[in-house]
Amino acid sequence: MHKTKYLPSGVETVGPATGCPLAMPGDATEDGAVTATDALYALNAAVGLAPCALDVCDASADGTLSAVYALRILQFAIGADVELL
Ligand SMILES: [Ca+2]
Repeated sequence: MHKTKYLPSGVETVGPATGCPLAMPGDATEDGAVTATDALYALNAAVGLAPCALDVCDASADGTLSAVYALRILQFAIGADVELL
């Protein structure tokens, strides 16, 4: 299920992920691809502006959300040698 979220900056994004067991790590928008939009969503989740399931936005699988994981998702999105767990 996707939900439109309006951020204080006026940036519109979509999400959150439902957190189903088949969720793709890093794919917060559940569109089947990991993109910069997913990183933005993970960053918003890290600072408490949006919910995001840990199995999607916790890029290191340590049970927490942080801006570092948003960066990892962005690095993955641009093709860097980064693994999302
Ligand atoms: Ca996505």
